[in-house]
Amino acid sequence: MAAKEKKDVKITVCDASQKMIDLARDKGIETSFDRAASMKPCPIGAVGSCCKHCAMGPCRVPAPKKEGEPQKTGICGATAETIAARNFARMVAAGSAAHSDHGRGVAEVFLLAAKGEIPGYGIKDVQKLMQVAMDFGIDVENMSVDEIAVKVGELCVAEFGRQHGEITFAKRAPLKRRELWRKHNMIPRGIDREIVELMHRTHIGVDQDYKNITTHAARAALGDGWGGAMIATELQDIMFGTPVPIKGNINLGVLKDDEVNIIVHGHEPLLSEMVVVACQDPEMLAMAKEKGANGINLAGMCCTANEILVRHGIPIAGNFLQQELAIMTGALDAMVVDVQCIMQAVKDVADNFHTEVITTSPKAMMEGARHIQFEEHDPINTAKQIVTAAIENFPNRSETTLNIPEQKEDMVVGFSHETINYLLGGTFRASYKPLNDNIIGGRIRGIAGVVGCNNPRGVHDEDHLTLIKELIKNDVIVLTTGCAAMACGKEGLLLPEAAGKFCGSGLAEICETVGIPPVLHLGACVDNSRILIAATAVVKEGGLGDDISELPAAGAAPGWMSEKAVAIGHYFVASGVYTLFGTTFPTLGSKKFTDYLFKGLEEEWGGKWDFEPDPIEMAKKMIAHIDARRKALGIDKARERVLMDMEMRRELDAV
Ligand code: NFS
Ligand code: SF4
Repeated sequence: MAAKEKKDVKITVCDASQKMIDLARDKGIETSFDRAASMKPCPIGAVGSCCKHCAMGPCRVPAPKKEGEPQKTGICGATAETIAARNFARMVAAGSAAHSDHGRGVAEVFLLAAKGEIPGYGIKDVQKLMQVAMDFGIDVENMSVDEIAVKVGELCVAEFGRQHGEITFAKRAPLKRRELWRKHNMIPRGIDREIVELMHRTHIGVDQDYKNITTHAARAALGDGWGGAMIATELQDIMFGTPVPIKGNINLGVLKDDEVNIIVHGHEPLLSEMVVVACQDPEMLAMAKEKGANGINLAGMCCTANEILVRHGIPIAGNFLQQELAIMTGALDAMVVDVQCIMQAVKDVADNFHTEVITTSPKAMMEGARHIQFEEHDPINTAKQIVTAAIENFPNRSETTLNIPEQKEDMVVGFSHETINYLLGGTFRASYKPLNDNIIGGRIRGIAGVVGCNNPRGVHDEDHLTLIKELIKNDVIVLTTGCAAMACGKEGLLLPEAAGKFCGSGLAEICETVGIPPVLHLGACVDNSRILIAATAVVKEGGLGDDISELPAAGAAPGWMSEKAVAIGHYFVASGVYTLFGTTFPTLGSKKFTDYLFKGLEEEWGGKWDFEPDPIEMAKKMIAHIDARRKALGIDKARERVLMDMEMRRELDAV
């Protein structure tokens, strides 16, 4: 196969992954890396210039090759900017739908759990329950915890189908932001409603004003970030526990050659929480022994992994592009999937090994895979069936195809915004003040959120790591989630020791004093809502402006690929954040629309989009933005003094 000749092309910076890719190529097993090499993206579709919203088309409207040539429109007359904006908006709609449907699933299970109808599920974080209850205006003084939980569950479920008013969590945003949202009619009325309306507006012959489409796309995206995703995070925390710093391991080396290996892959923690319990069940362990295994080893992949890692320290086998590679180890007895980011190709790779692919969601089945449906009234029973299937498959493993790479790295994870509060402020006076003071004083130059996927169109993990190292070298503290967080874990960036190794002197000093890594793992992609809350807490603490857009902060997704990433990017922009994507950008076919996203929006919303494929340039742009915000806040001089201090100290040391 052609893929063999490409062996010397760099495709990953992860040694374990490289080993498995080489193995797959030697065995003639195709992976996404090979398909990405042989299938070039369609140059018209990649930049948003193809419309297939009706059967008069598909219409292609690429930018004219020569100056003076007319710009084509679609058969209906839709302009290139309308087409690009509609395509972009549909990505936002799909991404928001994915997160929000996850959130709805959590809310429904939460409600059942609150009513005491799910054995094993209950309320773990009462304090957070109270906080959320107060956001909803529930009379917490006169109700029992159980009654409050039921009410919170009902109100959260209702947020999705709400038709009027404003979604509840929008009021968590800084006042100035809310006023701006109101001015532009951007506060979501209900989570589902805005997504449905966005699909309507992008149907043939409806909204033909790219700016108007962009604004409504923001309304739908805000319904994700401050709605569906935030509900998912909050209710998961209440039900399963709010993460606190915990140790974990990451990379394919977490798989064990003498134990039953199960990977839970996908996004929702609802079932995997119980798989964690089932794997520790004495009956299950005895069954595993009987089959000749020394135990049951559970690991995660993608965001399901992040969910059970931050709450239980369950190891992570890898990020998005490692899902096929985990099967290549020959050591995987079951790959259990729920929803989102599951490549259909896992089944094809699994057909070469004994690995059983088990689907669990009625929303996400796969031809040829075994389906064990998640029974939400009795998750422990479903979990035990799954673990039993894996154990029974263990004897089918072949020693000759066993190839577990040794790579695994330690990490410290679980930095919810509450934890950041405690760690930096102290247990007795939890507060964001020390963080703000250090930003104002210049030891911390600014805050960056670096999140998102892997994309085989670039080198696996490389851009994340290059960008993040450059940021922390320049004293920018990094908050991370999703597959970006996993790339950091594999590189050792999620360890407190990373501070001394990679950081500028200001940030290193803070990390060493507090004992935190310079890159803080906040969880799964739905937990980007934690970043919004942390940013808001920084604003509310004072001294750094009145709005998120005034903070010395920026966001990036250098290796994005999913529609969810576009939804996240758009709610960050609409929340006032300068947000950059790498790899590719889906609107470049229309200069007019792209200019609006990259320049025009800032005037209206305070945040804007940008595209930068080079990670070092991306870091420079983020730092330049951070410095501009520092200057606007009048705190640029403080940083110069800090740097002088450090320089002087070094000189003194040298004497
Ligand atoms: Ni996020 Fe999680 Fe990863 Fe991208 Fe997919 S796993 S929700 S979408 S690929 S970061
Ligand atoms: Fe073509 Fe317009 Fe139909 Fe799109 S909606 S396919 S641009 S005719």
